Amino acid sequence: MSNLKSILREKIEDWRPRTKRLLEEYGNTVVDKVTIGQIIGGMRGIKCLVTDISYLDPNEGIRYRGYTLPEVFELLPKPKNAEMPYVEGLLHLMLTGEIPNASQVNDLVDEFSKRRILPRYVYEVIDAWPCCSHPMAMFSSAILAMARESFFAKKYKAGISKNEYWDPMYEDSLNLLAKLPEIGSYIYAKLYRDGKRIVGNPDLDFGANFAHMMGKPKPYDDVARMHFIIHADHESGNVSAHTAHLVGSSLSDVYLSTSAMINGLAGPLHGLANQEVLRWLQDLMDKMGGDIPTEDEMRQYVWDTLHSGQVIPGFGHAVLRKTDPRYMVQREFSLKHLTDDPIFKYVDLLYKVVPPILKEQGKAKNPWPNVDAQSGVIQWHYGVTEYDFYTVLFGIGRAIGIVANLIWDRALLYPLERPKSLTTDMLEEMAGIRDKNLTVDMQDE
Ligand code: HAX
Repeated sequence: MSNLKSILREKIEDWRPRTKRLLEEYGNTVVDKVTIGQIIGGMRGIKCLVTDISYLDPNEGIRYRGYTLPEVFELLPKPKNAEMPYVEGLLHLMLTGEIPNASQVNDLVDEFSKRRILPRYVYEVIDAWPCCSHPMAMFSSAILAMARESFFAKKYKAGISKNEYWDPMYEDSLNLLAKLPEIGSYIYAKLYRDGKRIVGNPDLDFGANFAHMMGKPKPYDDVARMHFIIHADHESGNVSAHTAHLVGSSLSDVYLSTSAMINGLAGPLHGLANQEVLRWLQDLMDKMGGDIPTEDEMRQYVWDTLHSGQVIPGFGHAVLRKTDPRYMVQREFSLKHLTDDPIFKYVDLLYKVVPPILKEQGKAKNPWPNVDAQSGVIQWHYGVTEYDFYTVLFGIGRAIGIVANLIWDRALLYPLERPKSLTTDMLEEMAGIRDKNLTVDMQDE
């Protein structure tokens, strides 16, 4: 049994009594009162999910297993001569809560290398998509097609003890994660390089092999590692993570759950915002004829967007109330490597002008930039200019947190998710604006 898996088995055995005790002895403890605003308004702030993989503090940002992003980047082992850590090390941290040593990371790099080869039909599924399809739809379908490989589904059919559910989920998770760079880079080749696929190199780590298959020279390996690490998890309530958890709660396997999360990530209010930022900036660049706008011109463009009823992509957040630390990691990287890039100059200008405008407009609860405001610009700088593809990159990273959560969901036997819905009549009765017996709107009387 691999080192990671045996550590994980011990952790699961230690953790299970905690979850059981909370349920059995404290199941009736009231944690929070839910308001009608929360019920109708997308369940904002309702504490009804549990995960130990990451936690999002509104004023501090994300921590993975208690570590801030700067700590994660500092502590995880790095490949020789690399600026960014191994992605494989992050999986170890997310699964066990422990920073892996170099030998544990090397074991995982080997594991991924053995599991990375794609079945031929996955290429055929991608090839079968009609032209002008969005890469996220192709990505989701390629993952979905591999559900036939699921160990969990086979074991479940054959009859497996509940306590062992997590084990085949672990196997499926590693198999799927190892293949995602191959799938992503093949979609890129298919759409933007006349289908000319670059064969993977089994001697490279996750980030470096992805860069190699994308045909991008150094430092794109570091860009890929940074991108995958910062996008890996954002606690469990965001659309992609929650979708995976919800679908997985019916004991759907890792492939079905991850394909579903990709579909949620593909929405413009979530992961697609990174391509929207570039599309929006490109419009302005066209208007400017390539010149850098003045602060006043940029302010005008932002107000014009707001007045036309659109949101400013890359700004705001449902939970965060300060600048996203994932934005800051990328900003620091950009200040080091991209200072002369014209699009970075645009993004830098947005960083100055958008928050005061959103504050003045007074609608957005968080006027600060989120992760998506910066990520596309870095991709563009290193030659990935096809911005429809950006959310696929987000999806590869997000899958790391998704599978860590799915494995622990099964380990702790979290049940089928099934919240309760009410009718509008019932809410009006609770609000005291409808008489239950008369069923007449009291405000109309
Ligand atoms: N530009 C303009 N208006 C904005 C805004 C923005 N960037 N962010 C929020 N608002 C508006 C909302 O549309 C809402 O308006 P209405 O009352 O007219 O509906 C109002 O401010 C209150 O919204 P909120 O409570 O602050 O924010 P929500 O929790 O409802 O939504 C969103 C959070 C991220 C969806 C929102 O900030 C937004 O649309 N941002 C732009 C898109 C974006 O960058 N999405 C990526 C977010 C990060 C992420 O998930 N990445 O994957």
